[in-house]
Amino acid sequence: MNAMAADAWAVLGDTPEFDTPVPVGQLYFPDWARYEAAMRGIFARQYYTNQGPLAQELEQRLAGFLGVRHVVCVTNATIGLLMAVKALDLRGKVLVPAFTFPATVQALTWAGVAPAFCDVDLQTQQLDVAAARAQIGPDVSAILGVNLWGGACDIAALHDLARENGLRLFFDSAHAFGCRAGGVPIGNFGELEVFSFHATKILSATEGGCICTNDDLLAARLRNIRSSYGAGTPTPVPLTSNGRMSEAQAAVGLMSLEDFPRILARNRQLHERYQAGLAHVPGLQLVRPSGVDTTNYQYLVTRIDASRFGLTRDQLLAVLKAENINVRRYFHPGMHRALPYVDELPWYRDALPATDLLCHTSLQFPLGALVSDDTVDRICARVAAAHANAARIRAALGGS
Ligand code: T4K
Repeated sequence: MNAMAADAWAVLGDTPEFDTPVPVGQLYFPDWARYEAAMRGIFARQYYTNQGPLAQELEQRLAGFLGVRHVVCVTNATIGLLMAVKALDLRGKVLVPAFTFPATVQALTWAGVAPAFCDVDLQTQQLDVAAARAQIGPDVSAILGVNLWGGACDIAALHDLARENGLRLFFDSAHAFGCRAGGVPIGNFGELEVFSFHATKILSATEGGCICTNDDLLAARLRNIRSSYGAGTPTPVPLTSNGRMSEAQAAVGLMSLEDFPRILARNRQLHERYQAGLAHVPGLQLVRPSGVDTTNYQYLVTRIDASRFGLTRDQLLAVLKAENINVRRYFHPGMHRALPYVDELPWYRDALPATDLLCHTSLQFPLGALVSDDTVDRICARVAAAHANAARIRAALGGS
């Protein structure tokens, strides 16, 4: 315990609140004995990868958990998105929000289609359906919705938009494993959905991900793309790849899935603790996941109103990072302002006002297995103290 005096600030030269950085992601680590037993099994079978027994078991268990016909496990969600574009055989442009992680958009580019950037709704932070509608043109072939922050897009409206305009629809659901919309598990919408099982996600395979679909042909295409025709019913595909999930990844994925109810319950507790600790801080708003009836509480997202809080988002970020609190400004910059798109698609630069505002005001706080109640209390206390001491901090940082 290192709780600092309320007016001592590491950014101004005092000792940081935490001795080591408090990480921002979920970071599930299974019990060592379970992990060791799983690795011993892999060694006994002498089988590392290429649709081994653990990868197959994980696919079956995930399909049961999500109530979806096919689960295709992959090495990470980025490669999963890329494979999805090839399996859908997309051409031309794909409607996609610019307020997302680079992988969502860059997978499109790697797969040979162009992004058509759409703004998001300022309140929900999800893809703005009216903005997507306005971008539809003859060269648009699909919509890639992103289900952000343990929430979801307006899925029904996107289904309608896609059907009315003959567009394909698929989802980047990297943030939404275990969520439900209208009682239906995320993973069952559009033609397919892609989840990430990166270490920072609620379901971890250390690295990993999966593609879910209820379409038999699409599943066969995905399996052939994933493993150079190495698995599944042989089906012609435009290109193949290597998206295989290793047995070591699948082993952690299986343990994480088994522990999922406990991880979810803990995330919820942490959310409630932050909510109680930050509710009274002026100018700091906790963003509630929208578009779902069950969330996974995977991220703790806030928005900072500098005029009321007293510091800008970036000033608060600098203050908290100095205290070893690893807050993150997901996503910054918006993809329309990031290379290569800022050069190649310059007309989007000033066309997405809600995205720009969110990129400058959003801040994500530490959550997950490595974060204790005491850590949350100390983080909340530091945030409240930063508000109370904003004038002094601003002056010392060189602001007005
Ligand atoms: N679509 C969306 C909407 C996404 O958000 C993402 C990924 C993807 C697609 C692509 O999914 P994958 O291809 O990754 O499966 C992190 C994650 O790397 C990334 O998976 C995630 N989204 C993104 C939002 O966040 P970084 O660059 O912030 O990660 P990094 O390495 O800085 O780690 C975060 C924190 O966790 C740091 O405090 C360090 C700590 N950490 C991390 C790892 C991996 C640890 O303490 N131990 C660890 O093992 O991107």
